[in-house]
Amino acid sequence: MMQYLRLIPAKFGLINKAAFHLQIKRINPDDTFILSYPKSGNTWVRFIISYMIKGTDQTITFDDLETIVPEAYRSQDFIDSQKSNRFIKTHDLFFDDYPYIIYIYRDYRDVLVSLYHFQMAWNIFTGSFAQFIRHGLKNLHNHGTWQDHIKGALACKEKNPGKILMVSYEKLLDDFYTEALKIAQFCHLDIDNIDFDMVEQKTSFDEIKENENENGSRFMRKTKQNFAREGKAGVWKDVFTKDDLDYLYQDQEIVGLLKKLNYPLVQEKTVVI
Ligand code: PPS
Repeated sequence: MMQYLRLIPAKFGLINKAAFHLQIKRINPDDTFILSYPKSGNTWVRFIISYMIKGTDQTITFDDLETIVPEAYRSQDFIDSQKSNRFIKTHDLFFDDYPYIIYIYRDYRDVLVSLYHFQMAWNIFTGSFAQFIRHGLKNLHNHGTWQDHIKGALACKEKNPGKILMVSYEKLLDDFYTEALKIAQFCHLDIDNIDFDMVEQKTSFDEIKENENENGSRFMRKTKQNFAREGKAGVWKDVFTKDDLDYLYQDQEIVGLLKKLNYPLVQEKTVVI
């Protein structure tokens, strides 16, 4: 209802465009958006930021994330009640009026594998992986395409490098400290008071999975499966057939963006664990 009443003012630019789309009251100048295409590692980064802010003495659960790095659409009231230094998660496309952005990206082929399992678990899609990459992506209406997402991030980086930090899922797996330090600095957190080794430990895939098994998650309550599913890079090489890859690579924009982000196109098996 509230959103309906905001339609006309939003149309005439009287309400901030991003705030209208995310269904929150306003965007603050010190907001940081944790932004990514789905299944790119957003939850992992939310855990990292949460442990950096709250410390590692306690265990932060999946449910706790909603009061530390809440998700737009799900936690509007909480977001609206926060006065400053908000962190907000979203999978929506870019808006110019996001003040600061941590943009997480992941090899699109691994994203597709993860997304396939996610949609199967929710019963949003049923069928084979081959069918999914050809027909299953229509369900992601809010988020646009991976290509649009990445192009938005790259354009923002070029136009306004100070307001965006690009975080690669694979680099985070490979060199946690370097990437986590960049996140902390970008968020103006007191790095002298962060125990990066402990943050790494608390947010490791195994620990997050154990945390989920003990404390649950919305995903687990609904699907009886773990949200923390596999947590690896390069699994696409075992999933895509040659036909699947040929199909994906018909889209030259996807090929160009994979190359630009330094993801090799060939199917050599080099899984990073
Ligand atoms: S969502 O639902 O769109 O917000 O998903 P998102 O959090 O962006 O991405 C989910 C994938 O991230 C994996 N994940 C992790 N990988 C490595 N380390 C840690 N700690 C971690 N936590 C979550 C999660 O398992 C999903 O990837 P897949 O490939 O499905 O395992």
